[in-house]
Amino acid sequence: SASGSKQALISLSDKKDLDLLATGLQELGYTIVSTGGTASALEKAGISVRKVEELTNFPEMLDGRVKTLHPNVHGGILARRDQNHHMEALDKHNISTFELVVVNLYPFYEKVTSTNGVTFDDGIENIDIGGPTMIRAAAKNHKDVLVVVDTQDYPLVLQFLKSNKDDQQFRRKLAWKAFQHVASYDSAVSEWLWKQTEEDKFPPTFTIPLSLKSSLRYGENPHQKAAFYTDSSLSEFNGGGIATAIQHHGKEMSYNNYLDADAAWNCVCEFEKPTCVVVKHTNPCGVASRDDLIEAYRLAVKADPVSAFGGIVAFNKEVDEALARDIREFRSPTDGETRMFYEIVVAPSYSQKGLEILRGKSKTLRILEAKKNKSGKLSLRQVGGGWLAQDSDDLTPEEIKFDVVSKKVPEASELSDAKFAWLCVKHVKSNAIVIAKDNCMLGMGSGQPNRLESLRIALRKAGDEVKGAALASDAFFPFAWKDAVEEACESGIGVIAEPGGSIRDGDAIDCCNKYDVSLVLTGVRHFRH
Ligand code: 93A
Repeated sequence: SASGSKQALISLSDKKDLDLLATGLQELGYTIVSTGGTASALEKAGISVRKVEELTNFPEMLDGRVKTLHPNVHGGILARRDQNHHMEALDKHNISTFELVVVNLYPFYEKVTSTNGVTFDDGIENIDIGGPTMIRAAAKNHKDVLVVVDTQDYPLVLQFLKSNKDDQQFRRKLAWKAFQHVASYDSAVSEWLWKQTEEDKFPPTFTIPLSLKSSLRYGENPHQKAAFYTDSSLSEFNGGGIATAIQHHGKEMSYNNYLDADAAWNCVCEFEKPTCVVVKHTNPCGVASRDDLIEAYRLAVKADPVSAFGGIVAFNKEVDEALARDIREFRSPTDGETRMFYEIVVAPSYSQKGLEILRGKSKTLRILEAKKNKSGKLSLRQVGGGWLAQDSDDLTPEEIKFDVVSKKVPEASELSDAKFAWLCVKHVKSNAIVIAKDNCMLGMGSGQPNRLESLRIALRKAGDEVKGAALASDAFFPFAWKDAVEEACESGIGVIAEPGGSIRDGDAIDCCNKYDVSLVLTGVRHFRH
């Protein structure tokens, strides 16, 4: 190179550990070239530095918009060392090569998501142009140019340079990291600009890459590899949820744990009153609301103690000392002896004592503290080769009707049971039937391709308690409606809630009238495929 020594180009917004890097480079005989702010920081630290301006014979201009966008900079990064005519061109124009390019970008994402917010113009000024250009150039020419975008990589990079041994795999990794860095940066810019437009916000754009939160031990089954990702754009959009939950205790979360905890948490957040939801294999198998959360917990477990064993227990209010003690000690209602065992407890908060006691239940019990999902969240599901996106199934209570269409008008308590059953049925896999009484789920049938089967399963679970209870069906029974309604009425159900809207609605009404059962139509459907 012209200066006779190896050159490093350093241009940093985040100047963390800059002195560590620069001192190391200086010791290895590098000449450091830097942009204005970085150069000042180096001078202040007593490290000698050449300004980019000296290299380009051009002042930084347009308020810094053009600092490094110059052939004297980019020629030195991009020239192919193995091409004679490239090196001759550099010589002819008196351009020196760079062995190393260290850049981190204007903190765009941090700026536009800062609590104080930014003006539109401020946002625009925070879009880095020169930085990504240097990073991309160096990453393209990584065979000969090391590209560093992460302050955490400084020690490794210094070690690599010191060793004086080439390692193309190491260079390739840095280049991959560099392009990922720029890609997520551009995604953040695009996402922000989309939010500044008056475009419909549905369908949304997806630009921010997923970030790996953790590798999981395995997937749904032990022979499947699995990992968990978070999406910063989604979590911002969605607010809380299981992805952002804090784990206070227990074994690491598994793939199925995440699915089940999500299902339990979504269901329990549906209720205003103190409520406990027990989930097994993503379906609620016990749900109860009571003024006293301990009572709710016991009832939710009793609804189906066999399924609750090894299940996920969710609460919508704080777990305090007394409740924690109950969770720790509660014996299986099946034999009155075995202590109940759970995979996960999830709640919005824990008292200090409560947390302490729960920690003592078992080493493995996962204790999660979750924030409520914001409404208007988006749900994404993968199908072979693509993604399905939809608004989540959020409706305000006012949006759900409970129109009485039978001769029999439900009692206030029956109507309240119907509403409770309706909140539950939304979280049960279709075809879904829920039977409930007195703010407690008595039985449910889920996932059957034939609605009549779901009904029979729910009735069998509810047993004798079905008398006078409320039954909710996530959708109407298109053909077998009459048979199913007849079976429900014969079992002693007091009130049925279903969406209505079938051409056979008349048959259902007639049948309910014949048995003096109340029928209420909600006008909305809650399929859950
Ligand atoms: O405004 S820019 O897009 N134009 C440029 O030519 C340029 N060159 C480097 N921003 C540019 N940079 C960025 O400046 C770097 O990515 C880095 O984040 C920052 C460092 O500036 P300073 O050294 O003056 O603090």
